[in-house]
Amino acid sequence: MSIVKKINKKLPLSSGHNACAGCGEFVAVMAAMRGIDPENTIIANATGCSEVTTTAYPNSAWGMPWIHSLFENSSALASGIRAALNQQNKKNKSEKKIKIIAQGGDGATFDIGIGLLSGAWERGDDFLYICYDTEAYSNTGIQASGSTPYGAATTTTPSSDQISETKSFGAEQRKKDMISFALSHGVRYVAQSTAGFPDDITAKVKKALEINGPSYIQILAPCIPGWKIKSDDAIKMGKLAVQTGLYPLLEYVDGKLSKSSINNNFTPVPVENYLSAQGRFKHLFTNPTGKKEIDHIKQLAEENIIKYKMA
Ligand SMILES: Cc1ncc(C[n+]2csc(CCOP(=O)(O)OP(=O)(O)O)c2C)c(N)n1
Ligand code: SF4
Ligand SMILES: [Mg+2]
Repeated sequence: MSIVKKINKKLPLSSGHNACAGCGEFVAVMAAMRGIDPENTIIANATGCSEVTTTAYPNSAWGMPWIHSLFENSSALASGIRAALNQQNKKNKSEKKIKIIAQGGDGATFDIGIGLLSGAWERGDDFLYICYDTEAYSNTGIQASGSTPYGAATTTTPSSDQISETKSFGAEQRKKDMISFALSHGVRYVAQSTAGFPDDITAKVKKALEINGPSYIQILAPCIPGWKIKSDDAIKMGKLAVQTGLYPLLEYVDGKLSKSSINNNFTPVPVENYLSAQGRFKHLFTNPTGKKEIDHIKQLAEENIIKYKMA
């Protein structure tokens, strides 16, 4: 019996994975896993960094029931597991409640898996969906997703600094509002957090798993090569995203906003502090039209502060 096998028995996810050093997605994954009981939980995991880096065949860093789904169908897989467990309970005249989590990145959630997720929410299927939001398709080389924020340079929305023939300033679309999308389905527990606040993540996962019915948690997960940040800056970026108003800590229970941001004395930090620390926004500070784009991003932060009653 190897040491790795012994460690795996105790931890939902052990350290034997090959994510990049300092990865913000893994800060978020580890914090989420501290909120579960690995003996009584099943995870369906869409492909993406959280899956690819943990399960290099024939090894697995997961020490709990964990199933790899396709890119698009982790929510359908979770629905099927719930249906099978309900049937088993009926047969055995049991009321045993096993918790189910479907999880994946923003590409899996905002884009390719959105239809199946919508179907599961429509049916009221009882599982927690966690989105680790790196704001790009990180695992395949940082392509833009529906979650990529306005102005961010990615390999499919390059800035004019990266490709001189283009006049592009990065992503031109506004980030898709998945929180509103979840609320529009009547999802009973909807929350947002960031890798800057690991205890907040753990508390929200625990709370979501107590809900009967669908729940959704979206966690901003700074990606080192994707955001072009230093490998020890993921937590700092997660905190700044909240402190600027760009990515507030949110919690909705039965459609009602119960908590937002860090506390009631919220004083926003300048958006420039967040943008200038990331290579994906670097062009906004050198490009002649950059000031206009930064002003637009500031406007988005202000809209959040009003919408979520943070100040
Ligand atoms: C149908 C399909 N299309 C494309 C891929 C290739 N693919 C694997 S992971 C990935 C990117 C995942 O991005 P995201 O969901 O944001 O997760 P991240 O890697 O950023 O954590 C892509 C495009 C695939 N596996 N299946
Ligand atoms: S590419 Fe980004 S999300 Fe993927 S393991 Fe590296 S830091 Fe984490
Ligand atoms: Mg991603």
